[in-house]
Amino acid sequence: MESLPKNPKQSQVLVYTKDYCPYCDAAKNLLTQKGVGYDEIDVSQDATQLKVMLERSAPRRTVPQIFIGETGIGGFTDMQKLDQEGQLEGMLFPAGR
Ligand SMILES: N[C@@H](CCC(=O)N[C@@H](CS)C(=O)NCC(=O)O)C(=O)O
Repeated sequence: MESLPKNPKQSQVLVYTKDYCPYCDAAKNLLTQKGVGYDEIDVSQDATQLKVMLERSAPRRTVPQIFIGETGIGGFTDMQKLDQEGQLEGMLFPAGR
């Protein structure tokens, strides 16, 4: 699990990933560009965490799966869409920056 410095005002962000996953890299890059710290769980070799991810994300089965707090927002393209629609910042920083 990777943990980056977090702005105290931001929501907790968790990204489930696998090795060699371009969408995972894109998701992490977008969060980093926004100055958002996140925790990462690589499920490539971790059957227990993979099961947890699949249960939390059902019916989605791809990686990444991104959670803001307890809310699963889907994968990279879902997060990108929220960003383009202007909804992502409010989820990441509910009380403002
Ligand atoms: N639209 C999805 C696409 C995700 C996707 O296709 N991820 C690939 C890995 S980069 C995947 O999970 N493939 C199937 C698998 O690994 O089981 C997103 O943006 O997250």
